Amino acid sequence: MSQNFGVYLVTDAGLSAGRSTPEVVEAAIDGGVDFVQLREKGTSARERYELGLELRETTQAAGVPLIVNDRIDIAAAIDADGVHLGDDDLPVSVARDRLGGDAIVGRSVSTPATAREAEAAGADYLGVGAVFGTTSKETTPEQSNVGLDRVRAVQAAVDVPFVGIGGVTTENAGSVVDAGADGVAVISAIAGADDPEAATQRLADAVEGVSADV
Ligand code: TZP
Ligand code: MG
Repeated sequence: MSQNFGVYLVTDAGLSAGRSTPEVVEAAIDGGVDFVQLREKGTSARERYELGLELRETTQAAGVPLIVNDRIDIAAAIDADGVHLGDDDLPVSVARDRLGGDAIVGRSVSTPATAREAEAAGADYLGVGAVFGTTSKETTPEQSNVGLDRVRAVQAAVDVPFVGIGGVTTENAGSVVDAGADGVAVISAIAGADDPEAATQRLADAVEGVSADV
């Protein structure tokens, strides 16, 4: 898949400093975000569907892929570009079957072994974390603070592209890409920033600065 993963925004209205998710997504698009994932844990399927329809319009107009977290049915219902699945969600093969060959299917992993499994199952990209720990999600001991060595190990284990997630900031984003990730995924570094557009731009610069050197 020849998709640029540079800066990948994961939405969470609860961490958006009083802004709505559509406002955060619009600012991120203006700042050059490459991917948007509708996450919004704690909302109903109906709420996610309605928010998804709204985000579908803005992301499509900007040519930015929209991915739905956890739910294949909501991804299909809003005609999203894909779905992002974790250990507790339906398997990658089911997403592929239901959404079709063109859908982008992502998988959360935290070890080289699970990264290989996800690649073998046909995931298009992986989310690896939590790289620096996070306060935005409850993580199991295996998922917390996996660090840059783990990013390097996943890079050595698979060919499928992946983003590093968890505690990524404008200050440390470059190190994640330097360790082999194809991009960074963030909630609070964009959603919780004073200026989400400028924060997205700074993250993109940090990611590209490293890529330009290799
Ligand atoms: N998966 C692993 S860490 C995480 C998710 C969804 C949360 C990332 O949020 P933040 O605020 O960028 O640390
Ligand atoms: Mg999930």
